[in-house]
Amino acid sequence: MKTLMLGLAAALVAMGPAPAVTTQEDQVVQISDKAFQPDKLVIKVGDRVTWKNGDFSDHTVTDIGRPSEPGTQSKSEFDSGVLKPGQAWSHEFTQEGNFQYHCTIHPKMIGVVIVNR
Ligand SMILES: [Cu+2]
Repeated sequence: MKTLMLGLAAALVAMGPAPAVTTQEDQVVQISDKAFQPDKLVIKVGDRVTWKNGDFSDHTVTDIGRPSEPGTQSKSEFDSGVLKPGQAWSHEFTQEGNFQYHCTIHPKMIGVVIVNR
């Protein structure tokens, strides 16, 4: 019985509090008051970002591209399409770089995702 308990304890320790199978993290950007919050997000390659439209109007999350500079990665374009209030959209960033985006309906809504290695 005692060995069984010890074995169980060891198994629990081995599992840890949060079994992290992957290092991928989910990041969330809230959309409210016609703004991306936060409007600047720093993540790592492989992270997924979810935009949640908690506003009363439609919005999009649309890459506005980057000027191509020597040595930088090629563009990775993304576009959520129209997100209605309550809708969410996710994108996984597989390349490092600075990805500026805006809302095509409200072009003054601007955000950036900075992807580091
Ligand atoms: Cu908008």
